Amino acid sequence: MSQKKRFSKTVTFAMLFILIIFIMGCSKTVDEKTAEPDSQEESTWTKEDLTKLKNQPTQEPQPEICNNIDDDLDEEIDEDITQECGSSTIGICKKGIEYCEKGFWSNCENNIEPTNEICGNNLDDDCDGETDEDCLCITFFHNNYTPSGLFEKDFLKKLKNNKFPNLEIKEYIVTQNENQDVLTAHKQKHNVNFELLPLTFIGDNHIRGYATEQTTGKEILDLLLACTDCNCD
Ligand SMILES: [Ca+2]
Ligand SMILES: [Ca+2]
Ligand SMILES: [Ca+2]
Ligand SMILES: [Ca+2]
Repeated sequence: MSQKKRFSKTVTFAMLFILIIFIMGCSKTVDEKTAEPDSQEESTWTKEDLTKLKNQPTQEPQPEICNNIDDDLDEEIDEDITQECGSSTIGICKKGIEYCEKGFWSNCENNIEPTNEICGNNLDDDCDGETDEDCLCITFFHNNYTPSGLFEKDFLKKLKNNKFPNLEIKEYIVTQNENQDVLTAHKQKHNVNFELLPLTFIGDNHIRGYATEQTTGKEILDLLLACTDCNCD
């Protein structure tokens, strides 16, 4: 083999060697770039870590709202968040306040909710804008010792408890020194001349004395059932 040919062969081998080294280098770079993350490393992420990561704010501070997240980025969650609660501000009703606790609202506090209308207390208990509405009123004078007056007192109580929860009984015990003026005013207003007690006023009507549930009692019951305007004035 001539010296020229031997030189040419050596150069060819050298070039091939460089080419192989180059290809191997490229291959290694590609492998490194596309390599999957080490599976052992990935397994160190817990579910809790991922949740924290997910909940981490990725934006500017926002107004704090009740969501169990630190929206305004002051490192406190749901701090100082309250809201008004309750159904009404009419009559006795009052709004209350509830507090945010880790994304949940507390019970409403200090609110007053509607109840059944209580007659004669001069309050709008059911918060419908009317005071003591749909109430029935009986004005009842007796001396607190005559049996007929005491029987009537028991009967009126029964009526209120069993049939007319909206009945207001204005009871006046009349003695020589007490409630004479109220009795006199009622008698004058209703044009009544009757000196004995009990004496009962229902709307524009009045009932003298009291006998039994079946007689006077029935009379009182019928008057109450027929009453259209029997509020206490
Ligand atoms: Ca906060
Ligand atoms: Ca929040
Ligand atoms: Ca009312
Ligand atoms: Ca009332």
